Amino acid sequence: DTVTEWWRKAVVYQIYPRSFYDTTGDGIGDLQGIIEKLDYLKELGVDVLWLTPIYDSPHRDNGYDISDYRSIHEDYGTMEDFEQLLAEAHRRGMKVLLDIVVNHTSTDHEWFRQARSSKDHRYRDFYIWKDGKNGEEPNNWQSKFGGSAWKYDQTTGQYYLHLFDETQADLNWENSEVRQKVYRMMRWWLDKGVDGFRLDVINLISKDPEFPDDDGSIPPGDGRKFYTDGPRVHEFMKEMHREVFSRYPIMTVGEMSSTSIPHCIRYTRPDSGELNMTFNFHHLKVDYPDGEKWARGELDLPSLKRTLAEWQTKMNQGGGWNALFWCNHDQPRIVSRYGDDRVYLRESAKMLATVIHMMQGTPFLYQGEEIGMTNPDFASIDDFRDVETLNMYQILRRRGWSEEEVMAVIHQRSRDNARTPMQWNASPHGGFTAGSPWISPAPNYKEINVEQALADSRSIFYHYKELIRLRKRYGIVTTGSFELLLEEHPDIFAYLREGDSEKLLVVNHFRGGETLFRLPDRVETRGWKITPLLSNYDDFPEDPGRIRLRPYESVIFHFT
Ligand code: TEU
Repeated sequence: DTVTEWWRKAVVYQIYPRSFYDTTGDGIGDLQGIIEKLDYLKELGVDVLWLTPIYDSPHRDNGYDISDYRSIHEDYGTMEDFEQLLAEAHRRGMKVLLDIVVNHTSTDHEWFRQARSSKDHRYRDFYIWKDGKNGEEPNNWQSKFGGSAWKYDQTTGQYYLHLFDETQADLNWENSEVRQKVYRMMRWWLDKGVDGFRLDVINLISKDPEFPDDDGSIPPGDGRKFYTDGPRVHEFMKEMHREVFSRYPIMTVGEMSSTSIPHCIRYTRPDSGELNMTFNFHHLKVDYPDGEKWARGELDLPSLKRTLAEWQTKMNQGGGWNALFWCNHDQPRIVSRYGDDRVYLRESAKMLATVIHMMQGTPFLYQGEEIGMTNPDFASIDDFRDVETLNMYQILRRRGWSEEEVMAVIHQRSRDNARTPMQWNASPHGGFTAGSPWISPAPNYKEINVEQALADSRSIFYHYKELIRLRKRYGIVTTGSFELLLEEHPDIFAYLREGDSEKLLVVNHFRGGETLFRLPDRVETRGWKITPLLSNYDDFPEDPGRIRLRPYESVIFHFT
């Protein structure tokens, strides 16, 4: 029925509250700031807001290290502010997702403080404690943020597991009391009227109870696959669905840091009773040399096309459902990464938006993506705040990398590329704060900002707004099949969506310069009425069968 399926046609806007809009002058974004900007988001046409964590936290990992799940951190405001935000969003017909982080808690969390105090405490096995082996860590697992995934704790002489920072201790999901406490906490938020969850690294919660060494059989790189999609992960997701999700008309999206298509079909098939959709990152690793994030690399378009096409066709055939995205708070700005943020910013940002928004799935926009915000080009390590970046700076320097080599990789890969303040106007700090911002804005906020975008009918903002409208207007975007065209073309990403009696042809040029697009003969044009729907230039090509594509030209045709 439509109520539970509302999320298949929805468009989600991700807000990173810390960098969205500051109303108190403390240089940190807050919930009242989001309330003040709801009409802007309504104008864009988004249906759902996803807030990254706003709970009590020491902010070692900007809130992904939670110390109290039923709270609002004072940086962002009070629980009353949150309830006002929820009511104001609902009044505008928008829904709100919270970001739930239950693979780990902060080591400041009460559970961990008690667990750490003694081996006999009832909370001890809320976490994963192991004796060392021959005076070394229990196994060779590496943290996603660099270094061993085990931290020695003097008090009780054992190591605890942390797949991320050492202040983020992994919860022991084998312990049913942990699971029940998590489910009760989730229901507490849903009973307040929250409309669903984004579940942080949820496919890491089941670990192999043997904790075997990583034998290197799976290539290293961003995913550290040996602890993803563990032995009981689907069992836990089904239990979570039974105990929580199944009781509310909500939306759930699981963040799958390194996973596989078969697992994502299992996570999201309607008859699985697990999640509505998943984020996966394969399309955001095609510029990682040998899958290694901390090395400079560049876009390989044929591999990007194959990756996205494979996910589209196999998830569609398998009955799974994708979250569609380029950007989030962990990924560099897409126009700087796969587009051209120097010469063809507007054309390439619009082209990238069209590529994702005409695919099957639920699109997610990240704050600032809709106005073409870029990486900030920070030069000094002192400009960076992210724990992953700062850890890797130390690790790479200790490995003997020069300052220039380390800064070149950080410049390209740092998560802070996405965390600079939202650029509202050309006033100091882009109008984000009247105080001094917790992180500097990108220097181009005078040219790239919301005020300028709203005043320019050809801005990137209105291109996103039109893509969102097209998704609602043409059901084929949600239900049509997907077929990649010109598979091996090094510069063109073209695909076909097919429905019962209509088609969408989407042609995207991923380069500057000019190139010739020839529609493959297998795509029939005779007998079809062909209407251009949207372009990133001011005019449309005459003939969809043969187009001399301009720099980053992107065009959608509707066949009926
Ligand atoms: O990210 C999961 C994750 O794997 C990220 O660390 C990301 O893939 C990596 O940084 C890219 O190199 C989630 C949150 O989105 C992230 O902000 C948190 O730091 C992380 O989990 C731990 O909670």
